[in-house]
This record gives sequence, structure tokens and C-alpha cells, in this order.
Amino acid sequence: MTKISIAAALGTCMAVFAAEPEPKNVPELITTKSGEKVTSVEMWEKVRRPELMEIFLENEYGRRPVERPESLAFELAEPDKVMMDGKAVRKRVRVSWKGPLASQSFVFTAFIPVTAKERPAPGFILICNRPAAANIDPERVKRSEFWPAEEIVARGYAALAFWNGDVAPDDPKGDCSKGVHACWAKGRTANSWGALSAWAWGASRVLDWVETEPLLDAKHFGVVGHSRGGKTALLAGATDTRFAMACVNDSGCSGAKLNHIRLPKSESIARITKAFPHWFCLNYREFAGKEFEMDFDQHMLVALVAPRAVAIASASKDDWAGQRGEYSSALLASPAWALYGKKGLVSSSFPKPGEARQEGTVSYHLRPGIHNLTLHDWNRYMDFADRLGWKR
Ligand code: GTR
Repeated sequence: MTKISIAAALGTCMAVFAAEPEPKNVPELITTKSGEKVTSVEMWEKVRRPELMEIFLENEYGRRPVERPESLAFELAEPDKVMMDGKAVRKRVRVSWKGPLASQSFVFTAFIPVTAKERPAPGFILICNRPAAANIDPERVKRSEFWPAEEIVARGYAALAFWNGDVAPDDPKGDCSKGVHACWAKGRTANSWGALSAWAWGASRVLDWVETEPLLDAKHFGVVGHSRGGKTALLAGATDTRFAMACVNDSGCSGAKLNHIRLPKSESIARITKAFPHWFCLNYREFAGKEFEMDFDQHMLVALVAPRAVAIASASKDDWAGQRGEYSSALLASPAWALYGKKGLVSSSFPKPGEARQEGTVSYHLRPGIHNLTLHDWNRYMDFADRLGWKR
């Protein structure tokens, strides 16, 4: 073998064995601020969980002026209608509230399987961040895999959806001065809620209605979102313990993606806070360029969903979202489930495109393809709910 071919062979080997990016110096999940190891559910719920929640509200997503307003009311926006060839009842519900400065309302759609008459149906609430007419059409003239309501109903789940822009506008220049923000305050302070928090609040208000509807099983409801909606679904799952599952699709930076891992093709905090300043509280800008110095990270937000279920998904061609960062958070959050005697993510290696890891209470799947929410993703979320016995 000549010298040149040895060098070439070595080069090939190095390419094959090039180390995959690994998390580094990840802040400790299971140790309190005062340095004590969390050893019980009680310690987690009384000390560590509130500490972590405080960190996220103060530094990243902002604080809400209100949870469920006393004025919250529901009314049918249209008469109920049997649709989907007799397989579902459609309800259109208006949620309204009154804040000290303004009143507001929005309408969401629910398709409930007719079989729910025998046993209340579990279901999923989609936070739709794409154009409503094309993606969550209540008339089902336009259909989209983003919300495959027919397929969801066929599997025995109720399909609910609302448009995020109806709660608060997705406007980087708006500075949270419209929508639900404006019902409680004029302008914003360093730690007041951003748009992600407002949209997650909207999902909780839909769940408030689910609790009133006898055809639905509110104890088995997931919140689903993609991309900015995925960040929102994770926040909703962390902040509202009534959600039995958070389905966090291609959520990327400031969603499920860990920051303490070098993924140069993925979005940074500097980029996201510049392009979408309204998604977060203003304090979050302080962390731009400081990913590896932060003493908190997104696996901690995932852990706030414990002991309930969380399903994290990536797409194989979605480097911007940082697939290995999303997977790493699922793994690193798992000790929170162990405290409850449950398994988190059961996995010893990063999955191949098309594979899902659903043995524990934390699910991860890698869909082949680009950044999107598709029927493939929905089927994995429903497989996971099936496995957890939601239709028992
Ligand atoms: C991108 C943004 C991502 C992601 C996405 C989306 O432009 O950089 O964080 O949330 O938008 O919501 O579609």
C-alpha cells in the first residue's frame, strides 16, 4: 500500500468514526440550587420543580398576569353538526374573557367521535401556527396533514384545534401590544409574558372547556404543536399539569432542543431573540451567545412535564431545529420520571429515520423528511397514547 492510499484510507476511517455531537457541561437537573440531590417526589415537587419553573418564567417565557380568568365563558358559536360521514360530531365553541383593559374571544373547533357517547373520548388539542383556512378548516373542504382530523377521529380520538393568532398575534414588531396581552397590560416589562406563553394559555383555556364536556375524557388529553407551536406545546405541558401529554413537534431552539450541545447548523438564542423578540420575555435576550454558560437548559422544561407523558419529535432533514439536541433533552430529562418510579426515554442510541422510541413515558421519534407536522407524526403521537392505555 502506498503512502497516499494509507492517508486516503485513514481519512475515510476518520470520516466514518467522526464523533457525533455530545452534550457538554449540562446543568444538573436533579440537584437543587442549594446543592442538595433530589431523592424523592416530595422534594422534586416542593423544591426543585418550583425552582425550575421560576427560572423559565423569569428568564425565558415571561410571567402571566392571569391563569383562568374569572370572567371566562364558553358558548356554542354554531349549532352542532354531524360530519365525516356520520363518524364525528363537530362543535364550534367561542371562548371569551374580560380583562381590566379589554375583552376578547376566539373560536375553536372540536371533532368528537360519535363513539364518545359510549365512553368519553380522549383527544388532542392542536395549537395551529399555520394559516387556519388551509390547515384547520372546520368544513373539511380543505384538508391538510397538519391536522388530519378524519384520521384522528378514525383512531378513536377527538381532534380539537385553534389558531394561535386568535389569542395573540405572531408579530415580531407588535411587541405584545395586542391580543390577550393587551387585555391585562399596556406595553411590557422585562419579565412579562411573550407570545409563546399567551398561545400556551390559549391551549389551557380550550382544556378548561374540555373539562365541561361530558363526551370528552379531560384526563386523557394531549396538547400538540409544531415548530413555534411545538415550543408552545412544551410550555403548555410544563405549566398546566392537567395535560396528560405534550406532543412537541420539530420544536428546536427554545423548545425541546438542548443548548449545551454544539450544533452549528441549528438556530441560536441570538438569532431567535432577534428574529422573534415577541415570543419570549425581554430578559431572554441576555442569554444570546451564552448557551454554554447558562445554568439552565431546555431538558429542564421537558422534565417539568413529569410524571405525565411527553413526545418529542424531529425530522431527519431539519438541522435548523437540531435533532440531536431535541433527542438529548428527552434523555437528560428522564431522571425526573425515575423519581416517580417511571421510565423516561428508553433508548441507547439516536434512532434512524423512521424509528420511534416509545417504551417509557418519554417518546422520541425521528421522521424521515423536512420540517413539518405530518400524518406520520400524528400516528406516532396516537401510537404513544394507545400504548399508555388512553382508550382502555
Ligand atoms: C423559524 C424559527 C424556528 C421555528 C420556525 C417555525 O423561522 O427560526 O424557531 O419555530 O420558524 O415556527 O416555523
